[in-house]
Amino acid sequence: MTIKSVSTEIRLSKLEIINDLRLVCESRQASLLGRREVFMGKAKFGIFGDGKELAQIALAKVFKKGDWRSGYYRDQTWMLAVDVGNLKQFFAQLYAHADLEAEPSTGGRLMNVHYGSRSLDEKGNWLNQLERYNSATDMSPTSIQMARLLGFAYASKLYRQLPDLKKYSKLFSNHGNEVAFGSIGDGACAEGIFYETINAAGVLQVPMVASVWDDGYAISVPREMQTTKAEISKALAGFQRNDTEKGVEILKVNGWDYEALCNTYQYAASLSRTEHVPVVIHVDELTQPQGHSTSGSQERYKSKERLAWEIEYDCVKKFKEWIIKNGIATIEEIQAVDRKAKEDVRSARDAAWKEFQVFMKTDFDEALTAIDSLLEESVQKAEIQKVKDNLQKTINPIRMDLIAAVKKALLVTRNEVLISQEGLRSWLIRVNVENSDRYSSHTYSQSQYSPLKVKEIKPIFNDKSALVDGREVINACFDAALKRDPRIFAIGEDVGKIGDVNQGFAGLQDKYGDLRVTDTGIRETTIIGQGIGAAQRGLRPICEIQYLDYIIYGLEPICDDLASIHYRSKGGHKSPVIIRTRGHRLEGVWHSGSPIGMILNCVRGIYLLVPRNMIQAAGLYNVLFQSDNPAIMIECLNAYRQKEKMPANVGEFTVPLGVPEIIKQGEDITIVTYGAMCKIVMDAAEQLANVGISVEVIDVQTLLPFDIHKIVLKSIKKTNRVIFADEDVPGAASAYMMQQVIEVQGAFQYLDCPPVTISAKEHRPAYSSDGDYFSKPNVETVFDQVYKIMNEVSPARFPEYY
Ligand SMILES: Cc1ncc(C[n+]2csc(CCOP(=O)(O)OP(=O)(O)O)c2C)c(N)n1
Repeated sequence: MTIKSVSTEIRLSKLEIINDLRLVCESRQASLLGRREVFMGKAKFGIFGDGKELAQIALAKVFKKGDWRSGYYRDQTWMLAVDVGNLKQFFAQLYAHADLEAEPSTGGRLMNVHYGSRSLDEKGNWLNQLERYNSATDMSPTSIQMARLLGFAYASKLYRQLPDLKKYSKLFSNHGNEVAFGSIGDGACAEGIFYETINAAGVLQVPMVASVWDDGYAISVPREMQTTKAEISKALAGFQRNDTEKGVEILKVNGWDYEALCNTYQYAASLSRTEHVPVVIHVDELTQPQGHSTSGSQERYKSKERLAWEIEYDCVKKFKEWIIKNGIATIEEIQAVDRKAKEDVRSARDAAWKEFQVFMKTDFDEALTAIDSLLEESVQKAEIQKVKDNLQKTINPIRMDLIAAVKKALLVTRNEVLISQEGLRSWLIRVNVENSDRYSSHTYSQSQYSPLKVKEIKPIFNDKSALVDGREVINACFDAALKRDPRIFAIGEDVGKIGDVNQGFAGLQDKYGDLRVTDTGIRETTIIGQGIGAAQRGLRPICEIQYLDYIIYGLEPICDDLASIHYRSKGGHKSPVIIRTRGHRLEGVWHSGSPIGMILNCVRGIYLLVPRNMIQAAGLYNVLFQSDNPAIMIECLNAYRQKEKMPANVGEFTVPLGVPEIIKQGEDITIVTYGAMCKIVMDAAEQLANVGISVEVIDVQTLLPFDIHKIVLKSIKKTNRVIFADEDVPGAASAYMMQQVIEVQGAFQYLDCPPVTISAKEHRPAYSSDGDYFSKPNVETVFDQVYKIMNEVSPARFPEYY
């Protein structure tokens, strides 16, 4: 086993080294002051990058414009060094200053040391990534950053190897020379995502440099309890490339050794950039001077000896010693740098705090003035004075304190009619709009490229339209898309050679090559991550999850990363990944095809499409290919062999998102459903017609967005009865549809009887046809439920019969 430590010669000027010292000192000081701000009650929580400064300085030297970072909450020095966040912004984020000017990484939406560059202008157009240091917006779940790291690196591979991408690469890539740099804590390396990513990077051979910041602990748990052999570089040894086998370059270096760090990063970046070799750098012997975060103290779990070692091996101390030993600067010069760093950090803190106060002050002053007017006019003086006093007594009041006070003041005067009440009411309306922008905008695309803005083009059928298997429709749709747009590529298990398990991509690898239609390992998490990173670099991935139930493996990056990319960066990044899968009416416990509620409830920010056949699916895909919001497409397994007419414009027609289709008109009751249940409900409706019950069947087609034109409501106004049917567990997606219609659309007042849901049983479906029949709703279930409702309406016309 070779764990390499590299020795190349570095040449750094005194100026550069002193500049590094300045950055290191500033970053350390920011951590110290930041922690103090939390304890003084000026910020809620603090997590910092102290102890990792020196390694990040070495990293920042090789991190070039155009490169990407996918790191975590310890990368403070790295980000300060390349100015993705400056010192004032560091404190603005600590205070949760909810304004993009003050806190450009997230607009105050994420906790501190959660960085992000901006890839989009205010209108959602791509900015030039080659002109900036790119950083994905950070996340707190440990190791999740690894999945998308693979995608950032993979994009370089595609940009280098696919000649047709040249004309699209202007803003994104210079011949695939960009390296994706990642970082992860030693504890988080125990997560499966870490190993999955390293393995996939070794297979794919992509330019990825992942640093493991090893400070020996994950909060309180030591690395002996996290990692085999207590050392990640040893545990990864099998991945090491050699002269005959490709793999991963694994390097180890101590985090207090400036020279070795600079050498190692130079070597790693150059190898990865030129040869697209993935590299892992195990940065060992790091420390954590202030402990994990502002919650808890490290004295509870670190021994006295360990704490003493951490003081001795503190990277800032060691760096200063190295500078002196090598005659680069005197103690006095170092002290001057230190002093200046302290002053600069203090003034950045003071400036950030002042701006934060001013930011709150307008609202505060206006609210107080309006409360004063009320005090003058109202008879409830004592009560209003109390509200005012309480507000004035609040230490560092924030917006929620103001809203609560204003609402209380209005409540106190509810029995009076006063001119000054209007002032408070209009204040509330104004701040509600502003706060909605601060905290609730950008869940979905707001740009001109939103899927909701794509024009509807109807499918064209003519005499020549052949009746074909549904899979052929989807295959033709993908063929047209791959031909039209070289940025589109598909990855997944069995997607390449055999064109997926249901042949949607059949023949397309032969036609477009194995980088456009690509087989992957069984690794759902990183299939999604590969898409997330690549899409943030301007590509258009279709990530396939072979069967719906296995999306659970990919749900972590879908839910924690993809769904909130646009939201948590307040419109700074987008990642229009299409996640393709097949579901509904599969077979058995792990192929139920129906956990839609589970998905629905954790992917807000991603559109969820559930078409009943392949024509509808193709029309929805054609919308997604030209828009910029991520989406999950659940195709119906049993529709691949269903006969459908091939539209003449299969590559162009569109099916709008959020527009249900009434697939059968009726008068007595509305059934709202989707996916494979459409056929079951239609069959039941036919039988119900035979006994004189007229059912209106609505296929919602997309659950997110849901019926934006209130088509279901219109139907209920006519039938006054409604059932929400699907094959998920009780209280899942059927209940969601009910909430949307009854509460959001306001259908309650038009109902003559209680709304009902039809769903599967609580357990997972048993195997085979009877298993399915007794686990999931079927034609009889639907018939019985409708008949029961109609029996209650008119027992004479619809008598009980069993
Ligand atoms: C998935 C997940 N599990 C648990 C946590 C809680 N947590 C936050 S940080 C942390 C320790 C991480 O240790 P390590 O990866 O070594 O990084 P360090 O903080 O030491 O830099 C834990 C357990 C989390 N954020 N995410």
